[in-house]
Amino acid sequence: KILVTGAMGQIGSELVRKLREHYGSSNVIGSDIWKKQETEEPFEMVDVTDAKAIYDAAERHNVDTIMHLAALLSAKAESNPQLAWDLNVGGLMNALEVARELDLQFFTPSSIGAFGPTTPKQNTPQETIMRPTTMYGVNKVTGELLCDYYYYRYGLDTRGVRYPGLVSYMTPPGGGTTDYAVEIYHEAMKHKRYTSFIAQNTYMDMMYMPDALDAIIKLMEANPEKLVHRNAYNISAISAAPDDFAVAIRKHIPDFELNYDVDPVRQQIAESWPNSIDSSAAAEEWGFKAEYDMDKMTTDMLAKVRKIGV
Ligand code: VAH
Repeated sequence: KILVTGAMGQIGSELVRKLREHYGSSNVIGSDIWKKQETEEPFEMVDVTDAKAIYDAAERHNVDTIMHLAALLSAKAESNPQLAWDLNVGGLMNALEVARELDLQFFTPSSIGAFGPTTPKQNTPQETIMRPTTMYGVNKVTGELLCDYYYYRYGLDTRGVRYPGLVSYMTPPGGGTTDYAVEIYHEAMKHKRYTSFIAQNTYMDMMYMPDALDAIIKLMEANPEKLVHRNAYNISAISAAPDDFAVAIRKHIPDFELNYDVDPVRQQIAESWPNSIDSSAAAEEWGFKAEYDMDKMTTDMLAKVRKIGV
């Protein structure tokens, strides 16, 4: 049985759905600090800054795994760094302590945001310099080190991936630097044009949500003996700049127009991150493989956005 924190978020909402398909609904407990009327049970109201709330939910449902997704994303974290530390690191520590006390398997994502301006930008290695200049990046590097510590010190089965920007249609991301890659599809469908807050030729790693979710299940079911880089694996699918999305979208909406109105805060964050990362350790140690390239993602994303938009 799995407890998912941050279940109302961009990843959490789709992860709960995917896990319920894979393991059965009653085996996946969603949790967050809020819910919708139609949010499916089993669901617990859990604020991860309250360790007892996590413990009570995990114990009540007799879970054997925690997937910790509750977090503040990069741009939001930059506007409230102290809150970001309390939620992103304080919340993670609380979840790790519950996992230790109840001996649970543990997943939490890191991010390409864990890299900084002195990290090699092309084909960023699995093991490299990590001096992020954002609070989100500091949180993610701290989180990776904490999860490894709980593995080495307590034998906790902690595993994680460094996510690139994630493209999804179900739940909009909140306050991320890569959110443009989600907004562009909705705007293309509604208005045939989009104004990007990230500048032309700014490359970042991206991935379609189905690949992101498959990676979690594959990693968590992998043979532990083969895992070397537990926290956390570089994984990516697509290295893209805003114009690459426009080219793919124009294959479906020929007169799509892309403009730019750069947000200096998120542009500075984006420029401190890699352009493309090397996913070979994940491929070697647990068979990671992304299925969606830019064209396949764009075709599916536009079809899904059209359907929910109607
Ligand atoms: C963000 N979507 O923009 C998240 C993610 C790599 C980007 O960490 O903050």
